[in-house]
Amino acid sequence: LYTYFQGNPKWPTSTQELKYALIATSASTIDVATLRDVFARAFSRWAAVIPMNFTETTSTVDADITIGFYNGSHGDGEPFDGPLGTLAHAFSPTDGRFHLDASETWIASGDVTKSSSNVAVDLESVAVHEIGHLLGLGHSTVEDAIMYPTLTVRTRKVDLAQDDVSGVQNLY
Ligand code: TQI
Ligand code: CA
Ligand code: ZN
Ligand code: ZN
Repeated sequence: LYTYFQGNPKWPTSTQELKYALIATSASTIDVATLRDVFARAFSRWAAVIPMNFTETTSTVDADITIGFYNGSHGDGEPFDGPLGTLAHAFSPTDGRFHLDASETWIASGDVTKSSSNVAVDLESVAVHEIGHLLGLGHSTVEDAIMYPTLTVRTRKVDLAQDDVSGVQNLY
């Protein structure tokens, strides 16, 4: 079963559009056009099931959600730890910060299961999970769910399970 954060924080139901901005991508080995594409696809999986649209903005001040790649300590008291371990983290509504560990071997296109690197992590899979957190979902006990708290390296898991859909639809 799905869970929410303490106090069930969520974006106001009056919000029909959330704007996101890629604010720190220079630490990423993936080009910005590809990043844009991956995040747009990840957001669209959630937008398909709730009355909320996600649009990219290049203006940091307009953005509800900010996405950035960082190495080690990056100012929020939750330092990244180098390859593997913590891959990314996102804060609960309505904080909107979504940080990715720049030291991971991110795979943004192609088939992560065929990667020659045995530490490759599928960016879209992690993005779909972290967007769940940004929307207010905690972890699920259902193994197939995007919000299940385990992701094996070199796997791709991007399709919402019924449990994820029910969780987010009961919130929005
Ligand atoms: N990052 C953890 C996660 O996103 C950070 C975290 C732990 C967290 N507890 C939390 C974030 C509670 C919000 C609320 O779960 S991670 C997975 C998964 C991570 C883990 O790097 O360990 C995915 C990132 F689910 F597979 F374990 C992405 Cl998909
Ligand atoms: Ca890490
Ligand atoms: Zn952070
Ligand atoms: Zn999580």
